[in-house]
Parts: sequence; structure tokens; C-alpha cells
Amino acid sequence: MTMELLAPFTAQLDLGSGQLDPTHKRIERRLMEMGDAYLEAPDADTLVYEVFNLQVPETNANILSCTTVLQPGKVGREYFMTKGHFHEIRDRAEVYVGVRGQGAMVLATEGGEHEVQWMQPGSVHYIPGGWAHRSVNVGSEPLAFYAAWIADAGHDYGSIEQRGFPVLVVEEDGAPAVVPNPRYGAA
Ligand code: S6P
Ligand code: ZN
Repeated sequence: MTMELLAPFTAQLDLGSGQLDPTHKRIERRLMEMGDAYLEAPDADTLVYEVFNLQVPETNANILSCTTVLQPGKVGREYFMTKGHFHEIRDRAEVYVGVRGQGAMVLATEGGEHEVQWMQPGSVHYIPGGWAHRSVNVGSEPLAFYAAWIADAGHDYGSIEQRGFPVLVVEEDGAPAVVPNPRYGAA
């Protein structure tokens, strides 16, 4: 079997800003392009998060990775969060490492099982195949984390746009609370 020999590389993760240098590709997500992700309609086109990617060929022999920097803020009672996704190839796993700030990772299976894990600097999270995942900034400073996953995984955003997650992370009396999502499963 022949294999493609790639050049090794090193990037620097800034533990303060969460940015990667060099960044091969940067993505930004603003409130208005997050569709109906929040219960309430956002009233401004605020920057919610940025993703700083290290690109490699998207095969199952490689590992893609990036950092995400998620700003603090809320829409109604819901904290700023990522869109959330399943991997297109469902069994592909992923690892997250908390770098800065305080967060919640909401996980759910297609069968409706769900779990919330708390993210902080140094927390390491294993996301097995079959679990959709969304990150939520429950603190007052940016939430930054590093993620690495099998490079052919792909992203299925449509399933989450249609069904949502079974639970939401909202502010209740000044602290994060996990509550049922009244719209879960609605087409
Ligand atoms: C990729 C990994 C993360 C997210 C990023 C943004 O598999 O889970 O890099 O892509 O945190 O979230 P989302 O849901 O908009 O892709
Ligand atoms: Zn992922």
C-alpha cells in the first residue's frame, strides 16, 4: 500500500486568545446566520464565534483540528452557542480540550439520549461516534477550546437544524441551568 507522505508541521495555540498561528482557514458565525437555533429571534447581527482551522487532507488517515473562540452573550435566556452537528459519517469520534473560559458541551444521540459536560481550561472531552455536540459559553469571558477529529468525518448540520437538541442551557438566577427544549423534535 502506498501512502501520501505529508510534511510535519507545528502551530502555536495562544492560550489567551485561543487563536492558532498559522491558521489555514478561518470561519466566523454571526447571530443572523444561525437561523432558528435560539428560541427567541436575535435582534442584532453580532459575531458569536470564530473557528481557526489547521487543514490536512480529509481522509480517515488524517486528523483535522481547530480552535473555536465563542464570545460571551445571550439571546433571551440562552447563552451564545455553536450551531451543533452530528458527523456526516456517524461513527467518527472527536476530542475537545478546554483552553479558556467556562462552557457546557451538550451531547445528544439520534435516539434522544443526552448529556451535558462542563468545559474549563484543561478539561478533556471524548465525543464518541453517534453523538451530536454543541458548545455553550456559560461564562463572562470568551470560551476557547481545541478540537481534533478524524478528517473524513464531515458535518451534518441539517439534522440539528430540524430537530434541535433535547435540552437547552439557559441562565436562571444568574447561573447556568439545563432545561428541556420545548421545540425538540419539531420538524
Ligand atoms: C468539528 C468540531 C468543532 C466545531 C466548532 C464550531 O467537528 O466539533 O470544531 O465545528 O466548534 O461548531 P459548529 O457546530 O458550528 O461546527
Ligand atoms: Zn464535531
